[in-house]
Amino acid sequence: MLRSFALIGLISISLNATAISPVRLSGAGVIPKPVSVTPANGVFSLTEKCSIVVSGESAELMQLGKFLAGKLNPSTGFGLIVKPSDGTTQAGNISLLLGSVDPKLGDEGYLLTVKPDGIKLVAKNPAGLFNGIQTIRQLLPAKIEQSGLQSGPWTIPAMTIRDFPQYSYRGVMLDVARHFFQVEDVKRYLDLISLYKMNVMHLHLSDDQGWRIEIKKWPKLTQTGGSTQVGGEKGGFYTQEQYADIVKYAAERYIMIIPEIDLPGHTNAALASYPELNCNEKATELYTGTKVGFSSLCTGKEITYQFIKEVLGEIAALTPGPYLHIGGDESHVTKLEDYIPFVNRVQQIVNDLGKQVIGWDEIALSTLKPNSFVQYWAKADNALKGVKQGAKVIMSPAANAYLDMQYDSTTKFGLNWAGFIEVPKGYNWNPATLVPGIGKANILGVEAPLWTETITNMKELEYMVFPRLPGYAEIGWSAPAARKWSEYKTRLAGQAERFRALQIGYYPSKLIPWPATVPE
Ligand code: TNX
Repeated sequence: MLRSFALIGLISISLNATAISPVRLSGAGVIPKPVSVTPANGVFSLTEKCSIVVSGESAELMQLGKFLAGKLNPSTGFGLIVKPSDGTTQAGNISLLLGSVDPKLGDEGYLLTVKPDGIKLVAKNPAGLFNGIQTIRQLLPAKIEQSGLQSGPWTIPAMTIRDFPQYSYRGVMLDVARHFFQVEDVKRYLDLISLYKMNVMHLHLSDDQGWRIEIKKWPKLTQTGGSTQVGGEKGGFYTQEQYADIVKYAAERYIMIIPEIDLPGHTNAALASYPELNCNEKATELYTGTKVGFSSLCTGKEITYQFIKEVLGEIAALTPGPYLHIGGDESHVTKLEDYIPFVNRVQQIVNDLGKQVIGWDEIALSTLKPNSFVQYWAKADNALKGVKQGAKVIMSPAANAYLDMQYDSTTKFGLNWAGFIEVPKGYNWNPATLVPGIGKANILGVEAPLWTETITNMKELEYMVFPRLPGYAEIGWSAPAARKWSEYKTRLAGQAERFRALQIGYYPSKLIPWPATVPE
């Protein structure tokens, strides 16, 4: 008797399971890979009777619920509503709850329980709920991401997921200086990175070829310095309202914006806008080529520091996050004896504004403030100098993590000065062992930069970013012992349908076992 019951149970599980691909069935398709997935019996079906229920009436939780509803409603057509919990549990609902969970889950972790009669997501913080929501999205069929009505069924196999990240900083950088990207483009990029639980977008807002953020006290920076871009076409810039709008849009996705004003090199756009920033008092010509390392603010002039204080002051006031990025890279025409005191003084300016410095690895040549961070991109020696001074490092090794590096010699745009980065090379590295002397305790997190000398629009951006980006997200989130290319490539292949649904024009690398046909 007992045995036949068990048999019936088994049959019904496998019957339910036939409609669901094996990868989704095990919950193992999720990127970044969760800490633990424990399968259970049965399947949850999302129907029009489902509500999204949040604990308490907090506006933030209601907004999180609405974010999830906004992802589920267009494709299901269910018009799911969000409501505060009345304390009772109703079958079929998705509950988003703030509550005490295993402290190991930390600030961004979550516990997700999927049962046939409902989904429960619990986290200590809203950021954890947001991360769990991304997992729910990925557990549903990929067509959930379509913007138009689709037919179901909308099922998730029963399981429990416990999950939390390795690093608190998981990000991308976008160079909007070499080529300008509109607010709508930046928002789309924010949407795409949030699906993979990334929580930082660093915006490279100024360079030789363009100044991209309005500064009220120095209006010519954008009027003149923002007027062009690489190739000589019209440039562009964000007004302060637009920048604030980006910051808000990012914050709604638990993403921090880190603004960068690159100093003292990479400043030709500023030097062309204001003659007084030049040692010879003469404005330079606007520059639309792609050379680096030829410009420098005049480090010996007081006006330079007034300029920096006012520029960074206006940006700091618009930026809720704790960091201002001061660049500091490739200042080849600034003498080292000028560069060091310059960086020291700028760190003080940033601290006086109540912010902390991030700079490219060269800033470790100066005397770092105890709360400054070094972003490793090229020289391990520099990064090690930072670590010796007690600074934490953001890992952006060009040879592994630069999204502007070509996949191979046939890639139509991008650069290759740091080598080609096929998808496995982008994935197969461990931030905590890459540079001897820099271990996990020295690392704040991982960032994948996209420089845009050769990237002119979203189509090109997406081709360079995908399918490498989910790998960087996983490097930042999942433990090294849980990461294997041989297994990851199957999960990545499983994302193809999602990329299609989101209309991401990805590079179809031959090294990934893409499904033979990806449903439209
Ligand atoms: C080096 S990475 C640069 C950028 C270029 C990039 C191109 C860094 C801190 N500086 O100015 O755009 O290479 O890959």
